[in-house]
Amino acid sequence: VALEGIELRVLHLPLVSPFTTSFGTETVREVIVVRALTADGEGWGEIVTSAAPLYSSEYTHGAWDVAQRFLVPALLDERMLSPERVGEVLEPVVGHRMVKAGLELAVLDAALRAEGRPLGEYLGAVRDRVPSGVSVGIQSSPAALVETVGGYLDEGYVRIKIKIKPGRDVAETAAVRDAFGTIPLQVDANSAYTLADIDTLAELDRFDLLLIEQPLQEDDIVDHATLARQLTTPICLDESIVSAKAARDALALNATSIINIKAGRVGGYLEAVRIHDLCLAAGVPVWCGGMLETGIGRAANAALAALPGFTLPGDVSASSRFYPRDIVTEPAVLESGHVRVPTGAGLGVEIDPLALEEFTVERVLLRR
Ligand code: OSB
Ligand code: MG
Repeated sequence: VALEGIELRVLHLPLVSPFTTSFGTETVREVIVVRALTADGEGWGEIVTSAAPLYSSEYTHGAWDVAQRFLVPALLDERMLSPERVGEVLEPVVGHRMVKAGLELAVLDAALRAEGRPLGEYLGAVRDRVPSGVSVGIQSSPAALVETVGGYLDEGYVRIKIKIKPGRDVAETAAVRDAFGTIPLQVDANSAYTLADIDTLAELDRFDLLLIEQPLQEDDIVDHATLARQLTTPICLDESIVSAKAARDALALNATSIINIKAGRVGGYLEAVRIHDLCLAAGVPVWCGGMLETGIGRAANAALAALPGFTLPGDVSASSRFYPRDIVTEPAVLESGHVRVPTGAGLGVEIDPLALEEFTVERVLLRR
């Protein structure tokens, strides 16, 4: 595409209810929306950083700074830019993968819209809808958790993931198992434990979970391998898998037997596909994680999750699980426990300009 400019906006999107993990509580989703302006039309992307650097070292106002100071100028320096070259152009800047992912998605969407080609087809989707799991935040008590999970099961979600942290783990998991029997169930610790907690983590083995997600720190690859040898529950890394290289290393060390793929965390949808491809070749199941995406990222995640190696239900839930009002005109909805892969050109969703304006709190336009 002939890139003419990039517009960045910080949005504050109200959540339907607070979302609590081992690292904190969010009541408003602060996110950056990217608009790529090209000679052949525009494209949209989303930078999935959180307001605070608690899930990873990235955070929204750091993203806002690095995008304007380094990454967007590097892209605008290119006369013609294919989506496949965005990663290369941004490679000299270390880290900031969520920012790179959001910029790449906007360029990719612009290029595909201009071609009239859907993102799913481009990425290699083999399904027209994907099974939908839901990530449930830490609640005030095990009873409250059972109540919340029951609501999602009634809506049709096909897999439940509950967030855990030290002291809010075994009783919570037991309560959900007791209440709902053999439902597909998994837990996510978001790095809240250490190897000293091995006895607690081993207690979770009796609940026959699909997996335990990221029990230890992002850089604890060897410790995850040690833990994996002592648990029967499969370990699935999230935070640790920041690239295809990191995925290869974690698999080689037997630190993980399943991988959660999030395009933001790994620097873009193209790197996400590379991780998918290597896992498919190695027989390692993957699933699509989420970062409370708006309708932009949610459409892209549905497309990604439709690739053949995504054999476990992902955190690709309906928009209404998080947002009373989305910024796209056709938000993702749950239909018999599934979310449809959009079929229109590019992301296959259109921005709702009024909603976008209403939630924008900061804006900047950078031109060539
Ligand atoms: O660890 O998967 C995670 C949300 C923000 C940061 C990290 C995580 C999550 C979720 C929500 O679990 C996934 C979703 O978008 O539904
Ligand atoms: Mg996770």
